[in-house]
Amino acid sequence: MAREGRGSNIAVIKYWGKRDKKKILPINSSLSVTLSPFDMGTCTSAAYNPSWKGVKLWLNGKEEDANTERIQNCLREIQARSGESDMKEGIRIVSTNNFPTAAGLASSASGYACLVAALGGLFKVEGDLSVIARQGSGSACRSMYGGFVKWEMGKEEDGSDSIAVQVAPETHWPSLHALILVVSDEKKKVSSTGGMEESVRTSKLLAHRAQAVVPDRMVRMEQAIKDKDFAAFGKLTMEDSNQFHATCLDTWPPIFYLNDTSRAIIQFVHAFNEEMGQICAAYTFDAGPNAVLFVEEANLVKLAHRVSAAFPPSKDKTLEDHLADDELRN
Ligand code: 2P0
Repeated sequence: MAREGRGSNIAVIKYWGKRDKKKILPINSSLSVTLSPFDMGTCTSAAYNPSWKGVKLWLNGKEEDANTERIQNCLREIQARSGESDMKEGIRIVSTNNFPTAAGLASSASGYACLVAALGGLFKVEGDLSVIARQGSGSACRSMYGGFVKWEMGKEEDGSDSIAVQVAPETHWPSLHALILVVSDEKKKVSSTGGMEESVRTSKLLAHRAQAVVPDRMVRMEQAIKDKDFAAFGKLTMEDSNQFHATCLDTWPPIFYLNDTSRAIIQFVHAFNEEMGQICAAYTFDAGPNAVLFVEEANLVKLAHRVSAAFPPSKDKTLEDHLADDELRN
C-alpha cells in the first residue's frame, strides 16, 4: 500500500487555455504557490492485489466512477512506466480532501497530484510524475511539488516537456501567508475545462495574453519570488488575476466568475494598500468568486481584522430565525 499527501495550489500566473485538449497541453506557462497538504489538500491511499476485480475509487467516503478518461489516462501512464502488464485490474484508491470539494478551491489539482503520487509510490515509478498528473488535470502538475512551482508549457507535440518545475521550496518564504475568503460555496456554473475551451475559441485577448504578456510575467514573477519582493510579487499577482478575468469577459458568450463581493474585495485590497503606502496585500481569483489574499506575516493580523470588519461572516441561523421562517411559510 502507498499513502501520499499533496496540497492545493493557487496560481499567481494563471493557466487558461489548451493547445491540445487530449494531452492537456497549455497555451501558456503558469506559476503557483502550493499550500500545505495539512492546511488544504488531499490524502490518498492506493493498494494493489491482482486478484481483486477492476479499479475502485472512494472520494470523501463515497464511491466514485474510476472509469473516467482522466483517471484512465493517469493509470495508463503509470502502467507504461512501471512495466506492469495488466495493472488496470486490482487497484483500490481511497482519497480524502480536508476542505469542502464544493467550494471549488482547486480540489482537482491536489486530487490528481495525490492520486498520481500514490500510484507512483505503489508501483515504484521513478522520475518526474508531473507529466502524468498533468493528464489528470492541468493545474495538478504544479501540486506535485511544494513551495513555488512553474508549469512550463513546453514545445513538444507529445507533451514530454510540458512539466512542473519547482522554483523555490516551501521553506523559501516562510513569512508569506495565504488567506482564503470563501465568498460562495456553490458549485461553479461554468467549469474550468469548458470555460477555457470557449475562451480559446473566441477571445483575441487570450491569444494576445498567451503570446505577448505571460512570457515576460513568468520571468518577473520568478525573480520576485527569488528576491522575496512582496510588492513586485503582489502587483504581478493582481495584474494577472485581473487579466485572466478580463479574458473571461472577452469570451463569447462572456463568462463571469467574479461577483459583487469579489469586486468589493478587490477594491478593499487596493484601499488597504493605499493606506499602507505600498503593496502589502494581493488578491487573486480563479474560476469562481472566492478570493485568496497573499500577505506577509507582519501585516497578517491587521489585514485579517480589516477583512472580518469589512466582510463579517454570515451568521448561522438562530432558533428564532427558524421559527420566524416557519411562521412565514404557514
Ligand atoms: C490555474 N485554473 O492556473 C487556473 C486559473 C483556473 C483559473 O487551472 O481542464 O482544473 O483539468 O486542465 O486545471 C483550472 O483548470 O483544468 C485552472 P483542466 P484545471 O490554476
